[in-house]
Amino acid sequence: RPVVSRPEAQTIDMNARSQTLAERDITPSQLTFGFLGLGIMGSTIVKDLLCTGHKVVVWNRTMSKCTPFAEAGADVKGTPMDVVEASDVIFCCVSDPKASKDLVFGNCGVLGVKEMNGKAYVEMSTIDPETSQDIAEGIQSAGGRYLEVQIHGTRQEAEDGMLIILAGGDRSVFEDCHSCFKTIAKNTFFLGEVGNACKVNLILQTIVGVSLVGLAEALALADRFSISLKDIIDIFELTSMKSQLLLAKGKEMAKGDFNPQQPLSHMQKDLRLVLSMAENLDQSMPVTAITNEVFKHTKRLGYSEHDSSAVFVRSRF
Ligand code: NA7
Repeated sequence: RPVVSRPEAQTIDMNARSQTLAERDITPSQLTFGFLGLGIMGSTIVKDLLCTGHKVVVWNRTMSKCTPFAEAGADVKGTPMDVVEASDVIFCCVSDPKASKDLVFGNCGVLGVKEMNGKAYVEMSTIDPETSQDIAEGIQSAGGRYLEVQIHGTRQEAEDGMLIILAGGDRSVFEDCHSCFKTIAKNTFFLGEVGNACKVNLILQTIVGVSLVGLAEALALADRFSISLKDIIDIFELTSMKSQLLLAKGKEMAKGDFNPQQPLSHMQKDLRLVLSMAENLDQSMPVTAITNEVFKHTKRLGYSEHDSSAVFVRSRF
């Protein structure tokens, strides 16, 4: 099993904004933005926000990940509650629904402040509509405003400011975040009430998950025939099936490069959430169910922390 490393920022070069960001005319909001969760996506987004002149306050469970952000000008706090006290708008981008709820309802969590006084809370983690609704109710009953924001895209797309943002909930929060969204996204959609953005995002993730397993199985078959995977990908690139994502993932599979852009455990979590949504509707999704099993098995083989393209490893058995 190849050892993978997380692309953690050691230092943040404030002059090293991507070409896209440098060309974008961004006037940063004067509000203070809190950020909970400096994982792959969170750290990339915070870097973008700092590079475009936003005032940012950060917290991460593993505090050492905050150091490069402190050096780049972010204010670091010791608990999520402290971040809420110091910010006007608080973003959260953590692993899964349980982590999201822990941060809001847990000890020294967001609701530790008791009264949010109109502050805005933006949930960015990929979660299910029910969890988002529970968080919305918690925030609103403490006098806060809530927006669910689902981000679609890879770490590289986040770095380049090329994410797609799907939002649902309080429109005034959506407006408050305008300069942040302009920094990190190429397209931003307001989809109405809380839950809608989660549904749309999970539907998109279904397409991603099923496509990756199809790609992995096809490449594994080529491998059994000893056909060069590079040749297959070169031909694939000329077909109408090509997509940026599948090409990138195909290249990673061919090289055996599974450094996480999107950890496999998150892909499997998304499929689990999709199936649970479908279950509530009695909607049959047999292909997604098998796709979920394939990702679950790959996790059991020890590839949780690797990129979702590591699903190829299982297909080769
Ligand atoms: P990562 O890189 O796996 O990062 C996960 C982040 O979530 C990281 O900051 C973790 O802190 C944090 N985390 C995980 N569990 C907890 C709990 N229980 N409490 C507090 N913080 C926690 O994920 P990505 O950045 O790629 O993705 C984030 C989301 O966007 C996810 O929902 C994806 O599906 C989409 P740590 O550094 O481990 O202390």
